[in-house]
Amino acid sequence: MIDRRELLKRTGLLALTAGFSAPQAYALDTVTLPFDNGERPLVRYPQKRPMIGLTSRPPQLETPFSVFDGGPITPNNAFFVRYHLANIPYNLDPDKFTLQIKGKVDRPLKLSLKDIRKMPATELVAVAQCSGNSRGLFDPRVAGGQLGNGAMGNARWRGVPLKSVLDMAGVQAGSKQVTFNGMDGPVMETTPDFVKALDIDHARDGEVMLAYGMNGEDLPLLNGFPLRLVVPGYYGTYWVKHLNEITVVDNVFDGFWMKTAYRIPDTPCGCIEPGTAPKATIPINRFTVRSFITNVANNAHVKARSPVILKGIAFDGGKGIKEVAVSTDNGASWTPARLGRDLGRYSFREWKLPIKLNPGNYDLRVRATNNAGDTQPMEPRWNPAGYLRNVVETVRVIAA
Ligand SMILES: Nc1nc2c(c(=O)[nH]1)N[C@H]1C(S)=C(S)[C@@H](COP(=O)(O)O)O[C@H]1N2
Ligand SMILES: [Mo]
Repeated sequence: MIDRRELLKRTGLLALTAGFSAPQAYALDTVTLPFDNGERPLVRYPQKRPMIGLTSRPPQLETPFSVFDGGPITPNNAFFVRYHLANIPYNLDPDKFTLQIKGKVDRPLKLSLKDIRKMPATELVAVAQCSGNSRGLFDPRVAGGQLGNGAMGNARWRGVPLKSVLDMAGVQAGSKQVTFNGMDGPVMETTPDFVKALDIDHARDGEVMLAYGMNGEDLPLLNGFPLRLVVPGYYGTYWVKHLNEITVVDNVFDGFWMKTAYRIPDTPCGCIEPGTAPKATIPINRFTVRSFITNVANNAHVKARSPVILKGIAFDGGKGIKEVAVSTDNGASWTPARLGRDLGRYSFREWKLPIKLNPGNYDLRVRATNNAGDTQPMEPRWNPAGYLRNVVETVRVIAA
């Protein structure tokens, strides 16, 4: 084995880790996600440990699932990366960075990073999850990034409430939405810029945050340095990175990424009959309830007739996890697990349960319920964009 420094030198990555001069990565190995065409390179990017590479221009990196067994907080260097547009601000100068607040406000603002860091800060632990997390597992398959379960992560975000800067600017009467634009852009002029919108009341709820800190450090560049939007409980699409332009508008914003993309069927489950088209759609919004076993991999061998401690995580769109239960008999009976420390209703919640198995093959299932009584279906639901997946997860084990 050559050491890390030598490897970096040979691949030219040593220079790269100092600045961020070129968006290059190198492949280390491959992994196979559990669906057809699931072979992926493990790639290395600055500030990241080896990650599952989905695309390189722009970089889209999935977190290796074993990371989620390491604790409820996802380390910055293992946090997934999702971009739509390849023109990423690799060389941005944080000293020159400004955030503009404009549109239907009394006092348009231009804030430096220093200005923002001087304001009273708040912290919140919250999961970011891509709408298309687990899309590769859809059946029938759907178009889009073929992701396993690693397009999610949980971090302690630090920043200022969006409400504070909106109040400073003075939102005018009759305002309906706030739009968010980041410094990345399309390579071709015909590609629509990535701009997202939230309703004005949501934007002013005091929880939506302009975050500059992540787990006690600056945001990694690929996770939105120097400033990103954090929209607790909402899918990652709203968590605009490299955020430098906030506009208050008096209409419902109709840009491509709101009006056409990131929409779900307007049905109670956000699902429709597989293979059909929805009659009406709405913008995707809060997470569905999910839970995972993290310490036992599919097809693992476990010791029969002695306690095996199952462990995992659960989360939802912000009601908070009430119960996590495990079934070893195909859903006939469920045993509640013990929940771990409560880091807040937007965080991963750890759970643990000792089980004992007689020799044989088992499908271990885990199911979470939130404080509103929402839970996970035994059969997967379907929508054409591959969003909202939250079927009860199954891990097959062999006890001997
Ligand atoms: N500027 C910008 N922000 C963005 C995006 C983007 O393409 N550009 N993608 C969004 C989507 S769809 C997701 S899932 C999250 C991913 O955040 P992460 O890359 O920090 O994990 O960023 C969101 N914010
Ligand atoms: Mo996403």
